[in-house]
Amino acid sequence: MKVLLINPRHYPHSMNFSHCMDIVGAKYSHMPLSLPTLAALTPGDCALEVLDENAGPVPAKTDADIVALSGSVPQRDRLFELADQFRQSGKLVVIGGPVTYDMPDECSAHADVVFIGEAEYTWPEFIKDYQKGDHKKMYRQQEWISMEDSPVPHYHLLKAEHYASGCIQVTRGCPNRCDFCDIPVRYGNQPRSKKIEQVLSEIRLLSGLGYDSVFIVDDNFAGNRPYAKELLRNIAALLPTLPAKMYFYTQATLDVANDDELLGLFRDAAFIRLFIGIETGDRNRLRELNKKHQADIDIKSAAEKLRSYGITVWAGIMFGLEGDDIASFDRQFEFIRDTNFIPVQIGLLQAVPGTPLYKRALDEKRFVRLPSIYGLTALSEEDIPKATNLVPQKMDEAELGENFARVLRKLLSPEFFRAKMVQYIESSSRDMKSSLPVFNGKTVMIVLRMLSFYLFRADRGTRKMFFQVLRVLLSHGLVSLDEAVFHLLVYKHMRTHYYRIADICEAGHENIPG
Ligand code: B12
Ligand code: SF4
Repeated sequence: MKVLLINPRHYPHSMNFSHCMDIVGAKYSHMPLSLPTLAALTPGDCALEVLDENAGPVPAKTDADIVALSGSVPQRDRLFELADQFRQSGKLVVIGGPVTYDMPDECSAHADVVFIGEAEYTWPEFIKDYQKGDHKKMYRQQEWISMEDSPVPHYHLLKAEHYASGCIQVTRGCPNRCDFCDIPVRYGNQPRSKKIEQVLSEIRLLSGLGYDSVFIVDDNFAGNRPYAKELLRNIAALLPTLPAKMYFYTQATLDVANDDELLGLFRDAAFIRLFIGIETGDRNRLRELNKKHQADIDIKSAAEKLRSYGITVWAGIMFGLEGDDIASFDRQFEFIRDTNFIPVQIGLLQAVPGTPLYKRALDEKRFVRLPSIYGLTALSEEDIPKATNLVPQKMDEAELGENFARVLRKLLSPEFFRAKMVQYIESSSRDMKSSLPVFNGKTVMIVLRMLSFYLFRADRGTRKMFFQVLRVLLSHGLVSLDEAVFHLLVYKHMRTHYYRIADICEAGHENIPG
């Protein structure tokens, strides 16, 4: 018996950095963790093949008995296309991943078997049932699984050279309950964690395979602080024993700034970037979003504190919040300009199914349209402006689109990025950890490709910004050179992606399906 595991391709999104992979020299930014995890859960007597379509094509034919597709809502189009294709050729098609949670009926229409939720227990159960000739049509995980039962992924089945970063999942679940967020709904309020020893062996494995950076994909890494601290201590002790230099980044909440011990441990364990959902600088809006853990924090000084520990804050920012008016766009812009973080995920508030916001919006009949399309999980860049499934309260939809486009153009302009980089370089100091692994062939090629982009392909304004940033770097003794270079790469992606969204927003809202 043979199983083919497939991750369908993704469109460009803010967080997958597809528009700068040509410079990085990788096929895709991150490995799809579901595939090696499912591979590790597959009994040894089954033959396995793993294909990530972001890294290479999926052939039309296979000798596998079961084709197992993994995906999230943004992949749904391609996922359903592949499912139909393999079903037509007589294969048993199964679908799992976040898409099934939000779109169970659509998935059932395209698959023979659908998995809802975590698959640590249900996948091996299905394989047994299949081997007995008695499988069900749907496997649904009811209780949260114990993360101690989530195995070491079979990382070796993916090629390290295809990805800019490796991934490890340490915990699932978040203790907070932000109004718009589906994570507590999907994974619970009680963070569940792998054994520290297992996490360390996963790091060792990735390092041995040649990865020099790891995204710890947890939605809230420090949701269980004592555990996070213990893990960081262990990672710091592990680093010198690894075959090569390695650094980490993850997702957290801004209240980590209250904990100097934790920040020191992040620094010691080479955690150099934290993605934080800052959302807005307006305290009232934060309270309305039930983002209580951040509502009383002075965001500006918290971001500066994190920077002083060598941590770059990557911010998630939202526009079009309930109660926002047109003037809110400029207030938000000024807040972003004056605060020491780099905005990487910039979106409009959407009501995602299952969240408290979604329920409230349904009760109050505040939808323009019901989602199968919602922006966070938009199918393609074209979908994103169609993403406001909430009716704006203090402006009309056209005004929301126009102002979003206007502010995106300002935030992604070379002038704004230059100012952000100056802010960044000036807040760096010499004792901050370097993220550059070593000056090897790979990094030399990245720098050469980047130079070729900025010198020969970028427009005049962007090229000018590049030289200005270089000048500031030189005048500050090349402090944080590696992170500055990295952000110049990221800028290429963000500028392309968000300008495209601005173009679509400006093209008008008559494209929006009713
Ligand atoms: C890491 C991550 C990323 C990485 C890349 C991951 C990758 N290679 O594709 C990056 C940063 C690039 C990213 C980007 C985006 N992401 Co993302 N991401 C995550 C995150 C934090 C972890 C995913 C992960 O690795 N989990 C670990 C693995 C082991 O879990 P898993 O994939 O869920 O698989 C388990 C089960 O689902 C199941 N399963 C999965 N597949 C299958 C298949 C079969 C056959 C079976 C039986 C079971 C099964 O079994 C596994 C074990 O239990 C999740 C949130 C989360 N906590 O899951 C969001 C999440 C997947 N992302 C999301 C979104 C919206 C995005 C973006 C659109 C954001 C943006 N605006 O840019 C982009 C899309 C582009 C992309 N994915 O490349 C949403 C998707 C929502 C949805 N309803 O589908 C999620 C769920 C976050 C959320 N708040 O809801 N993301
Ligand atoms: S937004 Fe972040 S902090 Fe809030 S519930 Fe979601 S994962 Fe937790």
